[in-house]
Amino acid sequence: MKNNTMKEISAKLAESRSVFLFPHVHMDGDALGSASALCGALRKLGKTAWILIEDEIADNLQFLERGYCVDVNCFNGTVQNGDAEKLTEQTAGRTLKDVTGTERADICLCIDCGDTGRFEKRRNIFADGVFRICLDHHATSKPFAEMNYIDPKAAATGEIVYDLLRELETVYSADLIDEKIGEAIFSAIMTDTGNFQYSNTTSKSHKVAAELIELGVDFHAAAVKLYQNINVSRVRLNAKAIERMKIFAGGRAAMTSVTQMLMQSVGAAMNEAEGIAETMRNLRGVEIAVLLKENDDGWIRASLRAKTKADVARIASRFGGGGHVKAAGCTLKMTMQEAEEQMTAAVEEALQEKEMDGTQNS
Ligand SMILES: [Mn+2]
Repeated sequence: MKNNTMKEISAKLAESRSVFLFPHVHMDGDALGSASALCGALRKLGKTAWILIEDEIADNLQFLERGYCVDVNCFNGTVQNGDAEKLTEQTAGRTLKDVTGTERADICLCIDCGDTGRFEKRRNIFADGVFRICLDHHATSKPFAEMNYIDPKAAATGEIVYDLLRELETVYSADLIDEKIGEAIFSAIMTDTGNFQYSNTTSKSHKVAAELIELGVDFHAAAVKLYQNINVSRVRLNAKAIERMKIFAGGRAAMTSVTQMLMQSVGAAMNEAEGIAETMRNLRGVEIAVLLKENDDGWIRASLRAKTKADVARIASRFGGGGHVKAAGCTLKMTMQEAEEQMTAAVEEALQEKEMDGTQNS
């Protein structure tokens, strides 16, 4: 299966009346930024559009929510995360149709992921859509929907959404990208490129950013909201996690863990563990960094980061996960101790393979 064209996808969206967007769990700036931009544009075009979510939105991403998000937990009868009162107000005792105007969207659109396993609690709603589209940039994603646009060369799904909105502007002969939508796309690209420093950054990332600045996007205000806006609990969690970090593989790997107990001790939420893996990767000599997080379901979520040559998507896929070459993740259904042991072994092995490659090439 190959990709559809932007023309085909925009034509399909144009003929639809309702669209549900499905970003992955643990939304990052790209997942929510891309979904927010597309949702805003679709509403401008008079469509019923909602972002369905199943977990908490990180504090620094709240500004991208814009009243577009519906938490599906209450429809399942329980509030598992987030502001229970707010969610209850929105959805308790109501059906999906009560809140969104439809229970079966014309289009269900998977965004910034390529697998319904990334949104378990929403997969039935996704499957129930009349038609499905996938927009993604993860190299490990396979086309699985009726229409797909998966571009591993795109630094962020935000770049794909930008192209799609430009195409929709042509179809409708209308300006769609305003300051708010532009801010969401800029945030998506800024976060997924690590502020235009990661190796996935291309001239296109910069060109789209430049276009958005010319449209009047206040990138500095977005950067302040995204980065200079963190809770003290997050800094304390970071400090505790770094304190217990272990360095191994001769200084080429770093790993730490965040347990539920550790989070409670500083009053932090799990999404505040964001950035710890990157901090470890910043260490001189470290090639692979691994953060192990104990989820509230007891399973371990591993976030892997590589600096130059290592391929952490390969390590993650060995454990049933995926992602990018330099940023990947997987869920480990085992104890923290087992996860630490197995990850240590997998990382050491991956680094040894790289060494062997080097010897052969020299
Ligand atoms: Mn992304």
